[in-house]
Amino acid sequence: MATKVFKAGFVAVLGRPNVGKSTLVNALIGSKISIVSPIPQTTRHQIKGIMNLEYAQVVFVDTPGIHSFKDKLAAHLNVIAKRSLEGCELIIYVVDVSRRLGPEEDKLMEIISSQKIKIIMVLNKVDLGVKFFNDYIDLWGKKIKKGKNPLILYLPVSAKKGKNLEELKNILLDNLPESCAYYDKDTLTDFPLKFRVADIVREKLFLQLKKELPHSLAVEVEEIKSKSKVISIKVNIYVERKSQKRIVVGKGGQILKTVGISARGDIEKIYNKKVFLDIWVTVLPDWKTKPRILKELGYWWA
Ligand SMILES: Nc1nc2c(ncn2[C@@H]2O[C@H](COP(=O)(O)OP(=O)(O)OP(=O)(O)O)[C@@H](O)[C@H]2O)c(=O)[nH]1
Ligand SMILES: [Mg+2]
Repeated sequence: MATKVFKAGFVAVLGRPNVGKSTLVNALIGSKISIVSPIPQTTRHQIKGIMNLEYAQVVFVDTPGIHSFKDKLAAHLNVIAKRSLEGCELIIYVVDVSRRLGPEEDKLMEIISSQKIKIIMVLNKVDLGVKFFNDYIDLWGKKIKKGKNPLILYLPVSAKKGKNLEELKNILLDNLPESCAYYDKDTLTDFPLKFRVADIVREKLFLQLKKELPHSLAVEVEEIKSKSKVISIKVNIYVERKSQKRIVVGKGGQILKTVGISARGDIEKIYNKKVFLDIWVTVLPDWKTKPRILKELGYWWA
């Protein structure tokens, strides 16, 4: 009887902002590793989410969406996305078939088709209709098929509704090399807890606030104190202007209160313990243009 070989490898998940990259990674792993929101540029880090199966370990590298904004943070997010390809066996290129093609696609094509890495194009959000499906297939035929990638496939998916995710997993497993595991079997992510907690607070803020403000926000976890029955966490929210601070706090502190309650729920699930959140809002003008601050906030500037 043939023995089953163990397979393992890294899979980079790329695409423009808001196409559902983080939703897909969370759905494949079955656990919320990466935050998700309807606002583009939600993911600001390179986050590894690890899927542990009996005979395989798949390390998904979730990335910030490739985009064309201009400030230092934005430029850095593109660098992170590009770098995440290093050492990957596969690329999942995610597109949103409910939205028309964007200018970012050209940039993505440049990055993806110059690599000798197998690529799977995931046509996501098919639950919202397939209005632009054929435009992406055309792009596929014209650009990616002519690239250097040794294997190319595409698959319609709904990350949110779970459609075709098993098929996607099978494709990944078929195309990963024989290898031992890279991480401990019960590791779900390499994303440091401190940044994960900060991101949860940022997600709740994104979900509460109107479209523009989120890009001016940063969240830092200053301190985590673990006592026998409770974890006490000090969180700083940075905004660029005084007027933004008023919006973040909300009338009578309502927004901050809602954010705190909802973030606490998610954080308690990670720690399995009661959590106390002490949240402060501070005005820090131009934090996005200052490498030192970006570094402190975990937006690494290597
Ligand atoms: N209807 C539908 N919505 C989806 C699907 N996948 C993701 N979404 C929604 O799309 C929005 C963006 O999802 P994210 O996972 O944050 O997208 P992302 O590509 O990681 O975005 P960035 O991190 O900003 O680059 C969220 O509101 C998700 O709930 C899907 O299959 N169907
Ligand atoms: Mg994301």
